[in-house]
Amino acid sequence: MTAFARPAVMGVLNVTPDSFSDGGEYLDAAAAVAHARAMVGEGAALVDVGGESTRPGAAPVGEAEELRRVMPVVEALGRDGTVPISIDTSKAAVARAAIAAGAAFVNDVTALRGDPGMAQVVAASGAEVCLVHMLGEPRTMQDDPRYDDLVSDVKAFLEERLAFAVAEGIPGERVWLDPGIGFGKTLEHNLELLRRLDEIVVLGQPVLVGASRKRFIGTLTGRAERHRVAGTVAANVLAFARGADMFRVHDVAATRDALAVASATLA
Ligand code: HH2
Repeated sequence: MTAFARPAVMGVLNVTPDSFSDGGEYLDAAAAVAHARAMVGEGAALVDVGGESTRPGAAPVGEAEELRRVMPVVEALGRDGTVPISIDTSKAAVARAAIAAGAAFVNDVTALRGDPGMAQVVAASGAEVCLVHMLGEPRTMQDDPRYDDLVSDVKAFLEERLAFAVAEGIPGERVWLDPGIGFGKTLEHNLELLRRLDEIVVLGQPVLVGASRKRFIGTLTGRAERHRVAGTVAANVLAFARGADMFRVHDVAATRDALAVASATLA
């Protein structure tokens, strides 16, 4: 069983200069730690610390630079002990260092494909892991993404990655699946995945959704990143109704309130 009760909110903490929504805001470790504590105060079950933007078109970041960005924050949060830590990375060395400093969750948008050492790092720890569907890689993923059958393709990919994780020694109950909203998806793809999320949920694994402030919400509402809270809440409440368990968001308080009402109503 996962350590996180449904619905769980994962607060986003990007320690990057270029993330699409909060890039540059938390480069200073003290500001990052304060923001992590604030998100937990607002109801986040864990905070997802990331040092490499995966926004469409983002350039890859080297291991040393990624460690330099995230480790002061992860170490401070680990010492603090009040903020459950997720590390948003596809690099085994970054995951290993973050787990040693207290991270309990590895959020790998490459679903263990980015680094051949990643599965073993997770298997050797007690950490939970999230496997995300992505078509292609961030630099090119939004260049005309196409699927034979979107939901079957995403589902087959996640099933294959889950089998790989288990074969590598990661207990199945520690594996989360994520359809990868915005990772090689058009507006229609994102909407279809949210609409048919129950078809991913039936795989029986806990499901995480990351819709927060993403471009499809901007396209539908005409709003800039910071003004996409209502759209984000709507997407997450729908995802919850379709069976998702965890919601990765920048706006923790609004999402937590909406999910409290949705969960009490649907229970
Ligand atoms: N989306 C982003 C990053 N990590 N992890 C999971 N599991 N699911 C997601 O949908 C997801 C993710 C991209 O958003 P963000 O971190 O806000 O921006 P950036 O990649 O520019 O840092």
